[in-house]
Amino acid sequence: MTMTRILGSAAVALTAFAFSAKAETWDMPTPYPDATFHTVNIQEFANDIDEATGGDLTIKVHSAGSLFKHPEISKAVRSGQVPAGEFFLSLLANDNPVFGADSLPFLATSYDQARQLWEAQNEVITDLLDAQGLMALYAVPWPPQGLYTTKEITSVDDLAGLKFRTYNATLEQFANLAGAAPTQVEVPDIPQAFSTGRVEAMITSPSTGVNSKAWDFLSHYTDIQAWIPKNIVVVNKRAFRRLDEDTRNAVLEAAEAAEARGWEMSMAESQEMVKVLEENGISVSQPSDELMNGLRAIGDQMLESWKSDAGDAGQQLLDAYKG
Ligand code: PCA
Repeated sequence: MTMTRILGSAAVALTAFAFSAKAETWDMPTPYPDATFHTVNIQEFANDIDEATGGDLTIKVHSAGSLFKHPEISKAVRSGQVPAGEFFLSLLANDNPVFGADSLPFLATSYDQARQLWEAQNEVITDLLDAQGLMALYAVPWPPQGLYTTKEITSVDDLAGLKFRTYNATLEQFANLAGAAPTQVEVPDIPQAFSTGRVEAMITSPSTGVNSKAWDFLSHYTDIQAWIPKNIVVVNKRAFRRLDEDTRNAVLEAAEAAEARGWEMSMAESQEMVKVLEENGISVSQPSDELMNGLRAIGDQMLESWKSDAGDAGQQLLDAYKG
């Protein structure tokens, strides 16, 4: 290589460096696979930020627990290992029961109720996350949770002894009270957990059922619409403060748009994905009164124990929700 060519390529490299000096890339771990509507929504959120900042802030989404396993994501953002992340909000119920309110059976089962519950939760959750060094950007609900099994279920007794896939402590408690045998399994591992016989029943959304191809290993879906849990997207406060003002505003605007879009996507999926289950051979049915009465009784018991754990903050949340 001649000297001029070496100098020439150095100059090109320097220009490229100068051009991108301000540009930043944020790694963002998320727990669910790419086809999940939450992940699709996050990708759009990232695209919006990229566009609004002219490439100054690029968010690289690491889906399906590929960068951090789901239970590690909130800690990774808290400690600043990554600047942003998504997780299932009620996973933080161990830190404070208020985080788990959206996973209580039959407390909020329609989207209107879910919205009211989120309004009642929002401020206290924002404060609790703030105290952990996190800033809440937006939350989006899953469609109402339904029951997947390999046989018809007409009463709680039919659940006795079933190896039951769960995703948080609240669902584990629910499964135990129903006499089932709970096992925690993350979404990307669902197909394998069923095909190897580790589990044989689950409660989750029609979205997750479709994304996991539930028809490969399950035959019945009972539309119990038991609760509407949410995912939350957070950023590390220090990482956010380091951004310039325009970029911060771009993030906040994209977050607001993502929250509105995510709720719409969720509502659309709550109908559409039940149809996809049916088209693929799953038998979809409405729950019997006997089943619902039994499940509601378990829900009442869980609400009482949640209230005693959650204390005044829990009571205030319930008052705000019901008021
Ligand atoms: N899907 C996620 C959380 C709730 C849902 O609908 C899961 O099954 O883990």
